[in-house]
Amino acid sequence: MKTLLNATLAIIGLLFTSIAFSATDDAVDHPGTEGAELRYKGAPIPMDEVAMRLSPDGPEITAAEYQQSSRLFFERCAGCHGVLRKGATGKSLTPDITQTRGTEYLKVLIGFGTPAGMPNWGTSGDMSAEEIDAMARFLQHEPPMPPEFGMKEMMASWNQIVVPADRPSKKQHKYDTDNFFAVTLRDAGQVAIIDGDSKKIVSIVDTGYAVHISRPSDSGRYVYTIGRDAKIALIDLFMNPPSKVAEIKIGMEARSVETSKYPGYEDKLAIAGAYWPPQYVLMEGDTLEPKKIVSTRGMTVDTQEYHPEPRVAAIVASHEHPEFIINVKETGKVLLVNYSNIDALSVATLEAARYLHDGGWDSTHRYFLTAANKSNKIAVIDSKDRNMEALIDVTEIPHPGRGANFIDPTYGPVWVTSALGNANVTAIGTDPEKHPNSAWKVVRTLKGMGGGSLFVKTHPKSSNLWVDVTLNPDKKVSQSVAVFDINNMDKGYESLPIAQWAGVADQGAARVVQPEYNKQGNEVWFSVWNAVDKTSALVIVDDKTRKLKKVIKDKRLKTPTGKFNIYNTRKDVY
Ligand code: DHE
Repeated sequence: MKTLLNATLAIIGLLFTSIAFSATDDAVDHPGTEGAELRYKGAPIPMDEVAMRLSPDGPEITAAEYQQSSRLFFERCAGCHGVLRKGATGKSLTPDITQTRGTEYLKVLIGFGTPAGMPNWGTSGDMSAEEIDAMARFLQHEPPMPPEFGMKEMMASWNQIVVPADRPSKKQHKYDTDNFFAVTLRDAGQVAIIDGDSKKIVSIVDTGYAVHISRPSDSGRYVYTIGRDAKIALIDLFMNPPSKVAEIKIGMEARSVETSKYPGYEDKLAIAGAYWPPQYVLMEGDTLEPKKIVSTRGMTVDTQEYHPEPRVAAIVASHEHPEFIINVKETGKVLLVNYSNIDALSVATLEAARYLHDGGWDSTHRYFLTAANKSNKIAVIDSKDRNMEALIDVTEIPHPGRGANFIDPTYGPVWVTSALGNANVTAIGTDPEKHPNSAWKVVRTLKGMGGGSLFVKTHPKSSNLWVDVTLNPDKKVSQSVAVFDINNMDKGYESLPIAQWAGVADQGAARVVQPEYNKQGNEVWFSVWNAVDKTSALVIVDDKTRKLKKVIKDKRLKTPTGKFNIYNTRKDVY
């Protein structure tokens, strides 16, 4: 039973670290979405017609079959196998390999899937026998080259809705913008701006497809939101109601956006990283005008082989230098991009490990700790000395979000990550000066509620550490949250039934995701993420008493996931 659970969690992990969250049963389904809807919505944006690249030794395929398979591959398979099929979480599928397997073998593989995480596209009913047959033949030909997306395409997509001169010079409402929450309404392609004091929805802004994250500008006036379709929306919080003032598309698929925070550059620049094409782009902070596009294609950190599509994962803004720190997923490298002269960019390349995903700062904002989830390591970047400080072994598939910082009663300042592959909540010492014996070591491993955790959170004013279990196969677990007392961690966790408190535990595939504090640090907000046609909610818990404070339910709150408190996010408080 335990082995089965571990195997299931490993599959969840594999699937989660890719784009194609897909399978048939509850255990491996994508949170908050159901079956076919997920396969469509969780996937990258379909591409236009591609040029055929036939391999002389490949089987027969018609032009229509090639186009159809190419579109299906980009939507459903590229997240794991790579757009160019060089392999990422999934196996490499280049013609030299696929031709030796042959059509019948590939058809079985696609139809039935594998225990290693390949979804069963046929038996799940998501691909027809004809589609599988065409896909098996398509895979034995050269992969089509998806289009590039350069300055011409970006400029064509750039839309200045309200130019800076026409924007208000001061706030047009009475709300404290620092206690606003930008809430991702994932499948609605929107962001809700919610006032943390009154708990009212102040504005709903249309953004990109399957919105991913939001980051405020250093001053807190602007919010940058990026969708999986690589569309960025710039929202001006001074306006009444807060509204979109500019937008741009920086590629075909993306996940990350950030803004400059170094003194003298506040609100000046924005950066976004793309999954396809593999590149990052620097933009003007208040207009999104694209200034510089840089490709991330290059050699992998370990085997030193060329990788044609190293995707850009998390990006953070350095507080020590005018720099952005960029995780390049497939090459396992961290780039320190100095933006003080963008016409002569200086980029330092640090060697971490594959595949870099998400991460956040230690409490001093000097060290960036980031997960390399295929290597089960946490890389520590010293943003002041601009070098790799440490590479720490952790257990299966670390997934910190931005992590959580607190003072451990025994080991001093620590940063914490949870994991997708097991119940471990891992604390790493982060103070090389006053606690050198604990620095960059795993000093404590807490047992959480189970595998499938995505995010952890605490606040400098709190003695609670919150750990979600969003992707756990057990509904009871994924609908609850674990909370540890930082001053008495041996006591274990308390479990709070968040979805039940919201009154949606028995509706659809509701799951609880991503704790986020308010500005004052006395409330924790959770998303109860349900399918688009079911009721979702935000649940607010009193941090001191751990009791329910408020449930926000509203027809407009469709598929809420990430929540970004303006003050905590712009100040990197977590
Ligand atoms: Fe995320 C952050 C990529 C699926 C919610 N996600 C990130 C970051 C990356 C990333 C690279 C870091 C951005 C940064 O800090 O600059 N996410 C991916 C994927 O590739 C993946 C696995 C598959 C996909 O198709 O996108 C994926 N992510 C999800 C979800 O399914 C989640 C749970 C729900 C959703 O809204 O889509 C989800 N990801 C989040 C959230 C953050 C995030 C809430 C920001 C956490 C934070 O506190 O900063």
